[in-house]
Amino acid sequence: MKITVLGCGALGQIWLAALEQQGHDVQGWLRVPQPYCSVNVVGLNGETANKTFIANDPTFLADSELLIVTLKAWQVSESVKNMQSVLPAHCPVLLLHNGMGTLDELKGLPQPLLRGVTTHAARRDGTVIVHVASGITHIGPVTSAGADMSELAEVLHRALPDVAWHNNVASAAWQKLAVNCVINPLTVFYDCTNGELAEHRPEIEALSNEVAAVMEREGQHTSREWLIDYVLEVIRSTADNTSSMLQDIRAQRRTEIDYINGYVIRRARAQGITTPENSRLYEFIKRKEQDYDRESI
Ligand code: KPL
Repeated sequence: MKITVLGCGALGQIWLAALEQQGHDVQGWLRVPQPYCSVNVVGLNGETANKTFIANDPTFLADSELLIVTLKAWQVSESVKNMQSVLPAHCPVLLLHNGMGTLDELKGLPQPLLRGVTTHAARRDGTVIVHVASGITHIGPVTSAGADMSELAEVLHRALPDVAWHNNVASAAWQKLAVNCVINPLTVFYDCTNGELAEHRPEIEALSNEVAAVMEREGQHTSREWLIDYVLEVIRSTADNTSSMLQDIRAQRRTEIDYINGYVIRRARAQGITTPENSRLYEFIKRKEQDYDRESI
């Protein structure tokens, strides 16, 4: 298949390397246009993929059969909208990012839209991307045009297993959102690894309870007890991780808070309920982001 990968960060590079190895014709796409993008990945088995791919080629884009979007949530809609007139109308667009809210921003996109959530973990080590943990990527349709594209899961599974197709991918997306609402801002608040959060049970419970209440009103099947257990399980299984939000804060990058706790707060407001613990941490992260500007003056 001819595949364009938008975003050449850790996840983008892992997908580019895996798809090429499977014989696909791939290009990278960078927000600041470049003719080439470098991929330098240490895989799970310790093998290195050190390659240069073509990038930002509009002719390739016009022939693409799949666009995989691996950007941060806040970069997604503007970048995808900039490409939509060149991308074929039948080319599926698969969004792989933390958080929610981009689907509203992309309403009306002519291409079939799919979304995915992944538990693969990668970290940047200087110029090298280390694929630290294997995981599952759950994908499924957002628009009716994407409903009969389950064969894509097969194609992607052969390149970077596991990939599972879900007709109702919203459920997996809400569960990942809930995990991110708890773990990401708390790891910034305590400046700690995911595993160290296990000592902060009251905040974990308060955040989980609020998100579960929002999920229930959104028609998502969950319970407060189940969600707390699920979050604790992810804290255990990713104990050594530095969350993506803490990595962003340490590198003074914009975080995905508006699409994580910010999204839950907006949904709660629309439902007429309050989420004080989510709001407290949302404000805390926003203040941290504003401090970057002050620190660089
Ligand atoms: O998705 C994650 C993130 O860091 O963004 C978790 C699941 C919290 C793993 O670190």
